[in-house]
Amino acid sequence: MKLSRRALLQASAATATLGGFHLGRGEAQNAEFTYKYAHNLQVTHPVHIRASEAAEKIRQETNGRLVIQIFPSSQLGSDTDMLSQVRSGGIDFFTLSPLILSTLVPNASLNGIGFAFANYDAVWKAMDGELGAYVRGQIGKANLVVMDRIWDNGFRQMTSSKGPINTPDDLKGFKIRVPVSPLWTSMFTAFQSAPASINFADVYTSLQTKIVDGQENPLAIISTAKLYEVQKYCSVTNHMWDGFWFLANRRAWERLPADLREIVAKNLNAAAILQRADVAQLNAGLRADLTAKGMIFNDTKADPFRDALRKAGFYAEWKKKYGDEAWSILEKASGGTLG
Ligand code: X2X
Repeated sequence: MKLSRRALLQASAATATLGGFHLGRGEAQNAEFTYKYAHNLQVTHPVHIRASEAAEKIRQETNGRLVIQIFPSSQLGSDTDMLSQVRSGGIDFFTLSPLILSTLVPNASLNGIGFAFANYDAVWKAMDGELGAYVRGQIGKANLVVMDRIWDNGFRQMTSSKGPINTPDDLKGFKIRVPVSPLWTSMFTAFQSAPASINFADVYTSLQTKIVDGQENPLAIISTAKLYEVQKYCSVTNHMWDGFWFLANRRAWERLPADLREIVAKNLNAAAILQRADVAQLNAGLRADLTAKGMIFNDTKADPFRDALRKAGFYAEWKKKYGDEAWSILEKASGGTLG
């Protein structure tokens, strides 16, 4: 008894330091459930900020029965590592891009098909509607629990240390970092780039040491992860929309009594809506902000990029992989024929 108490104290002290999560020792110690939530983003990113607020509300509304400790910035490992930990129960909650999740749930990556969504209205209609419901069903079959509301990562833009990307020709031979996901590799192979699969934890360093010349991410990440320090050009391509599913280990989830589960789901889903608004607000000012920090922006037209993907057989290939049912849900959400 004494030993395990001390172990618990040590563990909670260690995690409080690691996670930058300032819990009184007593809080984690007295909680009936102490759960770990890990993610790959900086503490300045809206995902971390809104999840931290939600964790505090959950602690209060459960009268301290459930404490969620947060481990940001890939402290517990890369996305690939964290995905296996949330499956095994090493971590209890995890936010992950649907495209990376597709290494486990193949059809989860549907939303990442190039130029599927014209704007955010179309994104939220799809992800809060039929497309999101379909994907959550697939995730459930893989024995993970997923919250209803997806969080926003954003429309992705391409950055480079070499020069602006104006047309698909500029992507030929381009050494670009992509997250670990077959869809990303396939897309940049279709552009005849040289994509390298690298977890986000290593992106800054790989750009700094010129292992790759570019990467692609939404402005909120280019800003919060300080990628502007190691990238000069930002080309506004909006080539795909990406989000974060809030995942839970099934056994950990089912250990929680129903009333606690309800409090968790309610607060996380509400936080997702607030987080989406945060990203929208950031988007409005970030181009000017990043320009002031020295980045050079250029706008691009979607059509030549979409045409390049079509000519390379990208859409036909993925239609076949996903199957007709999933593809038609995506096309409906996209508002027409894709590819
Ligand atoms: O790894 C990335 O680029 C990031 C942070 O956008 C994702 O989590 C997909």
